[in-house]
Amino acid sequence: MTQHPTILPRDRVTIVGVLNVTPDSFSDGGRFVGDTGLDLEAAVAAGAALAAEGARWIDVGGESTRPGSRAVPVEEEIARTRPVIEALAKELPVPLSIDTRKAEVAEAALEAGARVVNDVSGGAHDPALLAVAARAGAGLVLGHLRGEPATMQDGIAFDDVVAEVGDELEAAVSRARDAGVPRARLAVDPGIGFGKQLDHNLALLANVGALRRRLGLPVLVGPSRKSFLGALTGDPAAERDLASHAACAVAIFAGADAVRVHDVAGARRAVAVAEALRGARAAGEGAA
Ligand code: HH2
Repeated sequence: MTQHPTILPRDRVTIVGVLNVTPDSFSDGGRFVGDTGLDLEAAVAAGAALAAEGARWIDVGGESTRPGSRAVPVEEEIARTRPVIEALAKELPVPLSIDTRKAEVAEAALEAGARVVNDVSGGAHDPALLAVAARAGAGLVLGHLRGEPATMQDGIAFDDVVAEVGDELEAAVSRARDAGVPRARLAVDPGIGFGKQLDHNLALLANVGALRRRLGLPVLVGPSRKSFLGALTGDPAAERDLASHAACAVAIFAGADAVRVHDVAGARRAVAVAEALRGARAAGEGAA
């Protein structure tokens, strides 16, 4: 098997816990940010709980990127995320990532103790973010997204979604390498729910192994609570954790290195089973 020297270990699946400090995230907005601003204590307690439940990495975000969302000013995004990252970096041994598309927000988070930048736009929204990650020696997750969250569900068109997402992620990887980020610090994400229809999301999750082989980089997927699951089950966003675990388990069996989830405790069980089955398949192939 090819060895990937990487920000995501190859020998086990990484559970990335979601900590959204926003008023408007699609499934969990408003838990820690409301009319009176940020409830730092509650956000830090929630981050600690994610780690206790089994998250090996916590992703802190201060801007919703749900379909139709509006951009948050840089100062506001920093005011939401920096104090949480600063406090969690002191309290927890697990690495923290900043979920942002903006260079200035990424820089503030890295100064505050984050070790990874998670950019759902793959460096396209604010290309200066790539140099910020390079300078800081940070890890970088490059997500696939055509356009902007406000309009990404309009006029979606793919002939071969797995091939096209692969092409576009390959281009994002080249831009990151040109900006000075070593391959060992990169991971990619096909951007589940970002400008995709149901069949696109399904094809990307089921073929994550092809993407991983093609790019030679670890792949993170984030199906958690997204609307394609609602389309399949009829469940509203807050009740999609079981469906999310099924999607994560299949993606892991198909080759995913990491899953980004809201319900870490449930995901830990799904990951344990999917990882064991993936191991059994590999052992069977070895014996054949
Ligand atoms: N999805 C969301 C946000 N960040 N990062 C990666 N790498 N992959 C994803 O699929 C991904 C992501 C959207 O989910 P959420 O944070 O729950 O919602 P919102 O954007 O409304 O805050």
